[in-house]
Amino acid sequence: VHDLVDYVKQQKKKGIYQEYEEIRKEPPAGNFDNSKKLANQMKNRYSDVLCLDHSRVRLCQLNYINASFMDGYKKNNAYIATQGPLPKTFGDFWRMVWEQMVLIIVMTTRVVERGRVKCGQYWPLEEGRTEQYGYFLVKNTQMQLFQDFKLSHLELYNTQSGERREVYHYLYVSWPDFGVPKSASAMLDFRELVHQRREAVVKILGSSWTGSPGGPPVVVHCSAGIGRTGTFCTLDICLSRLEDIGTIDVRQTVRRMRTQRAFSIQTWEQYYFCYTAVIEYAQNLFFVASQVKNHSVDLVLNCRI
Ligand code: PTR
Ligand code: PTR
Repeated sequence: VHDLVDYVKQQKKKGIYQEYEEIRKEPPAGNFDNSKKLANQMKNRYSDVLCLDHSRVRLCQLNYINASFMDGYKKNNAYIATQGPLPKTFGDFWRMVWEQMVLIIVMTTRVVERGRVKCGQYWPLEEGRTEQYGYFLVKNTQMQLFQDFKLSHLELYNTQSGERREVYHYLYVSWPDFGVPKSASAMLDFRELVHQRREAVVKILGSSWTGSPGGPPVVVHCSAGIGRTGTFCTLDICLSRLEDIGTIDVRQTVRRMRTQRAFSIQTWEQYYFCYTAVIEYAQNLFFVASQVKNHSVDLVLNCRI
């Protein structure tokens, strides 16, 4: 029986592998002309990770930043996917946060991994510290440490207008340098907290928010802004849909995401992780339900796996 179970698992894995390979072969959905401009090249962390013109985030002045709007589940522009800021783009990054009314930042890389710099130190690391980036003063007013992540409460002060805002900075520290988290549960808990914070923000803003339903975009970044960022957003979208209508579609979610942030999800392990994490979540979510109503679990697992 165990051999059979392993065999079935293997077959499913193969199918998911092929599915990902097909997605990877699809050509990018547009041009990268702005990213390629001479004056902008130094603003890209990686010369081979550029952003599509049609979905890029425009800054009000000197308008280029390597960042892309991405839709979420029933929410346009739910995320801004971006690279880990470079020292010369720290000011641009905070300008984007300000202009787009971003109140939540999700970071899924560490600043240095295996001795290589993956992202600049664009926010004050210690509690009580203030740093200046361009015309913004950013103060770390409070930091909370959890097992797999750190939450910093940042106060953003716009020295030009004299206004202040509070921004939540979620730093996930346990994503291994290569590959994917071993168990999905820590990542699922992390996602849940971000998700709840987003809902709280929408409530607080109330009718003062006139943009897309679902509130201001959440900034999500890693080093290049495609691998781990794409994985986090895919999970977030799939889980929101699962909670809403009880089904998932990883393939379409990733295909659609790639039309807005090219090359999202970098490895097939990350793609596979989306499936296993969603299933782990579904099992928890429907544990109680399955005692009462047996078919809930079938409904959820009736996806491509
Ligand atoms: N081609 C890249 C490489 O040099 O290995 C792909 C890659 C790069 C994959 C970095 C993973 C990487 O690590 P991380 O996701 O931790 O930035
Ligand atoms: N040129 C880089 C490389 O291949 O190493 C681009 C790259 C770096 C791509 C990191 C993906 C990376 O991972 P992530 O998007 O998760 O930071």
